[in-house]
Amino acid sequence: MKPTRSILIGLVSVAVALAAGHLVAGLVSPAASPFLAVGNTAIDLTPTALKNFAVRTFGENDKLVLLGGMGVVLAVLGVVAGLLSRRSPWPGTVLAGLLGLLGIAAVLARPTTTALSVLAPLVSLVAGVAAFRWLWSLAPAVVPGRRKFLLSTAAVAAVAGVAAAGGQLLAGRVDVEASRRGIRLRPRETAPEIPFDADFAREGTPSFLTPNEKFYRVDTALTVPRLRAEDWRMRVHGMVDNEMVLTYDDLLRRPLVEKTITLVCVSNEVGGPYISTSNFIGVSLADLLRDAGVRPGADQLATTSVDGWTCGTPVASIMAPGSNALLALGMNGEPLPIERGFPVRMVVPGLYGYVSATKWLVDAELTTFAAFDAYWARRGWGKKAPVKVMSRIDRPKSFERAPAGKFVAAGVAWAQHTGVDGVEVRVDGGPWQKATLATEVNVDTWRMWRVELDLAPGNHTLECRATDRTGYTQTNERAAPIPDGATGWHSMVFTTE
Ligand SMILES: Nc1nc2c(c(=O)[nH]1)N[C@H]1C(S)=C(S)[C@@H](COP(=O)(O)O)O[C@H]1N2
Ligand SMILES: [Mo]
Repeated sequence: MKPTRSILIGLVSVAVALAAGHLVAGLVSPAASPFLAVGNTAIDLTPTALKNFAVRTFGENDKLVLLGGMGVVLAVLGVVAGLLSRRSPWPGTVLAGLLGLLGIAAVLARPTTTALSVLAPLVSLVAGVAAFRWLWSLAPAVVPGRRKFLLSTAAVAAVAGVAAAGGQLLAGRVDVEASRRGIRLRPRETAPEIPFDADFAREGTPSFLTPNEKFYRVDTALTVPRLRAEDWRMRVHGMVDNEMVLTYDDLLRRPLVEKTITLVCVSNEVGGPYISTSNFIGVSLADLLRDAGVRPGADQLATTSVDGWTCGTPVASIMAPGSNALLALGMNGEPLPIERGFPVRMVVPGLYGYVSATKWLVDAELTTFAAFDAYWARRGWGKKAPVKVMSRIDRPKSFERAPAGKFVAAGVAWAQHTGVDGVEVRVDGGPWQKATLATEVNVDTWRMWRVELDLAPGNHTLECRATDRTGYTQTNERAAPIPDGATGWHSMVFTTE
């Protein structure tokens, strides 16, 4: 058989397998799509160092890069299967079967798999092998059969396209947007208005509140879980006196409060971008746990998202007076955006997101740190991770060129739950000088700083460090983000001329 034909057969068969699996998954459970399950399993198995590299290099496009990379690998396998099968259909059949088994294994490895969801990768396997065998049997050894072969191949490819699109449509049939649009959140207690001088946005800092679409995003979800508020249930169980199953309406009946809170990701390098601030609307998590009756000895709240991600939060951080820990339903006046954990997520000021901020939250179990390790704890990250005192330079930008003379540097600092007492900067290793702090909003949020410098022409290095209200000054000892947050002073190299 001509190589072009065998390659075509390999590629179309791969497409058929993926599309058939995606279609059945759309019917039974979107997460059972073999392509997505392989991607999700790859994320879970990715060594922490590589995951950090991906987040650093591709930022929030890391998932698109992964899906694209998988597409390329599958296409190459399709080509190889085709080329190996020019004389006999068996090499391609075996390869298609192996890929199918990989899909089944990946779906079985998902924490949310049900008996029904295995149907999707099974159908995928059968469809892939069947398409390969059938197209191979049509491939002509002689010229006259060519037309029929090409028409059949085109027809099969078209059916695969329709099936994939159908699977996509079916997966989206749960109308989460409508559920979200139907919700009005009316907090009994609104957050104090942000003073106009709480940021130095005109001098290079972020705006004090982060618009929802600009809020940083970090999660392991390859496709965003779609859960309607009407269908939402959360079980509170484990070491409690009163086990509860809560609905969204149950939460709406509790007093809604609005709090301005900064959220920080532990994956930030010194100076990193994964920090944002929002007016979160929600109910008090401490009150809820008090209603459940936390039994003595329960020191960890283990929470699970609908897609099986887990998180472990110190109960003491939630129950401490003034903890402001929330089951959040909204952000900046709207119901949570879907990628932010709609309908319900957790927010606990003072703890990095991976130990506190479960999105698409559906289960809360009171347990102990001795008894349970959550998702990232199992992968070498700290079990407890309070946010470290940190400061960041936003202006000058790296390698910025500016006129010599008066120069305004600006940035942010945070010492969550304690408050920032001061920020200092120094130029070229000279004396530390005090920066001016913006008006404080509360101790759970970031705080902006600015400082006026007088600079001679030349290359400069600017460094900054923050001191919190206990008098602790940020250490210059360098630590990597893993296991429980980076330390070190942020510095910026720039030029005046
Ligand atoms: N379900 C789920 N929740 C999650 C995560 C996740 O991977 N899955 N990641 C956590 C991490 S590491 C962080 S830093 C915050 C980020 O929240 P954001 O994406 O809304 O900024 O969500 C947390 N909640
Ligand atoms: Mo994070």
